[in-house]
Amino acid sequence: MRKVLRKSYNQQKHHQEITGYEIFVRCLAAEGVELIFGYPGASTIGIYDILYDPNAAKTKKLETTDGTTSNNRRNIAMTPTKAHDNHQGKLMTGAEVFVRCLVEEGVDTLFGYPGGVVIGIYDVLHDLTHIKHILTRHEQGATHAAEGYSKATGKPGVVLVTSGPGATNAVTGIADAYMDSIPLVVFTGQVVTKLIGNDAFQEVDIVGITRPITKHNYLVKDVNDLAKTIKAAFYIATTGRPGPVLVDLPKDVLAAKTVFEYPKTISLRSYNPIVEGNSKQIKKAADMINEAKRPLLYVGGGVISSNASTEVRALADKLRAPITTTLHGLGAYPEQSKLSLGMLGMHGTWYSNMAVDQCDVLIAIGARFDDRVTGKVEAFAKNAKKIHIDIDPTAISKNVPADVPIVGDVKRVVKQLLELVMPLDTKEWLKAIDGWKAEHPLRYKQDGSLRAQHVIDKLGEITNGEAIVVSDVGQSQMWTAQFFKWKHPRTQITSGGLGTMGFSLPAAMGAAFGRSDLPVVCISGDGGFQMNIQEMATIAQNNLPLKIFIINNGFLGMVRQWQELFWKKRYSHTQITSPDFVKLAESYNIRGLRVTSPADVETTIKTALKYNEGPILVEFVVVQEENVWPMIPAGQTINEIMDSPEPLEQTHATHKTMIHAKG
Ligand SMILES: Cc1ncc(C[n+]2csc(CCOP(=O)(O)OP(=O)(O)O)c2C)c(N)n1
Ligand SMILES: [Mg+2]
Repeated sequence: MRKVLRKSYNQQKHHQEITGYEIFVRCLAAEGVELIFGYPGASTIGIYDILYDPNAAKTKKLETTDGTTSNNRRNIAMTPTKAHDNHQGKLMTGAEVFVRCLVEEGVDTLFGYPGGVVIGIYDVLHDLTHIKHILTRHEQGATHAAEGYSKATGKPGVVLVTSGPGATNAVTGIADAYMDSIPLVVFTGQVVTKLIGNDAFQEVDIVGITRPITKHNYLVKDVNDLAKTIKAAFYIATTGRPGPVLVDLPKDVLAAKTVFEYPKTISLRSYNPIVEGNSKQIKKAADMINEAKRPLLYVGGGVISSNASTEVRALADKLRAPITTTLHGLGAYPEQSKLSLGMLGMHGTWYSNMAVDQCDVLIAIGARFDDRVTGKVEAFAKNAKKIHIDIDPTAISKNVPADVPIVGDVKRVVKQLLELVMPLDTKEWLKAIDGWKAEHPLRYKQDGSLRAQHVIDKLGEITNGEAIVVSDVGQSQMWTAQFFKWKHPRTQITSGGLGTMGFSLPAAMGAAFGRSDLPVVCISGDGGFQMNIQEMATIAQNNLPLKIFIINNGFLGMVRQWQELFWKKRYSHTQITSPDFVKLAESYNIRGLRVTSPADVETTIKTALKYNEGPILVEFVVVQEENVWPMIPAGQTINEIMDSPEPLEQTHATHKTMIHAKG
């Protein structure tokens, strides 16, 4: 292991003003810490800069503490759910009640991992054909798979794991679902009730741990409460602003007996999501829109989760208003259309960010003004009146004050709004936008080397948007968002709020379990892929026809980009090695291909899309030091936007953009 802290470090720079990063490192040095096991990210990048040792990478025996250096189909036929199997009124164990409740809820797929305290449930599942249980290789994989399944199908994702480490392994997926408003119901096993609080074997206070990252959570103490708690869990997860709900199941509750009664309806005193928008507010919004000269729709993931794409499309088309989406809104409006501006925000298109700056009425629908979208909040859409429609009252005016707030289900509100608004004369406005599109298209350098943007651009072109694409986190995620031609809702799946590396492989797997009508493509960086690599075995065991694309740039590319731009190119712990991905695939009995030249991109993508005998992995070995453009640095404004430094004529501008530019 490498000594990352020099003993002398603490003696330097006495009585000087130093940064928090330096204080952190000095404190560790003072404590005699010599080794840190870690992984960099945007919030710790300054610490990594201090740890940077340019000579270290050249030493052969270097072992970085991030553990990265070693020198280098299916079509599962689901048995139709028998919703009411006439088990009501029967005496059964808690484990049987649990499974019956899932059947009543119409659950057809369950992602999980067994263990001591849930063994009774697994025993009941053994004979059950109503529910397909997918045994993942890690509980994090199970939660991300449930997220992917839910995003692709619109149904809640269901997870079952054991107590202690099983439960804590599920935490990242739960937090991810919370940040991205994905309805999950996560069941965790718990030690017997009389041992709770005793530090029993595999005991952990998962209800305490997950309180801030669940919409709600329960510890069931009495088997007689089990069915109604499960009913409430599904109700809370799927209504209002969706989110994860956790139900903790002690072993003795699962073993105890009760008479099974599944409630038909439920009402919870303190939980009543507002779905109808206030009609006066809707009228006010319509009046504001009808006066607009430069309207802009800003659409987020709420539109997808409330299945409101049809209404939102109708609104944009009726108004002839341009429309930009967040990362999670991609697919809400077809990017093939002239009115589409693609994604906005830090790595959004140049022209969508400019349109935000110049619009006079901003209509935010199912979006939350997140900091990756707004940059400096005070300057965001500073010339515009803002209408904000969202089901979650706490999301409204949280970051940016709304002039007309409307709380309600966006599908219903937009339907009402549609009847009150008139077509607008937006010719001049669209002409200005077309000019920006022509001057600042999304583009990438064409110099004979292989680039990720080219791969994704081609994938979009070949599939014509008819695919479910699940991306990981980092540069590959942003290029996927930018260059794929999004067409349908529920085809873009990614970890937006939490930004969880390792999300894509299990989430794509979950999506493929839920949908077989479209090809499912996983696009991952070389770093993120190695974070949940174990799910290759689940994919292989189920022979899922997944297309796994690895964008291998030999770097934790997004952090490297920040180091290049803002930390003087000091690549502290961001260069990574990988296994031979093709051999790795083959070891799982998965077909593996490698592409190193742009000339082979198209044929290899076609081969992967046609391959239906099972999973296929393609490694794209791309240029190492490439950046995602445009970029508005964190917390800054449109005035600081950085666009691709490549002159237009030496680049390939994307097809979707050029269609827009030509009008
Ligand atoms: C679990 C986790 N750890 C750390 C980060 C911080 N982070 C964001 S992007 C990134 C680099 C991703 O590298 P890679 O998967 O190779 O994708 P690339 O950016 O190279 O396309 C890192 C480390 C994160 N988002 N998630
Ligand atoms: Mg990478």
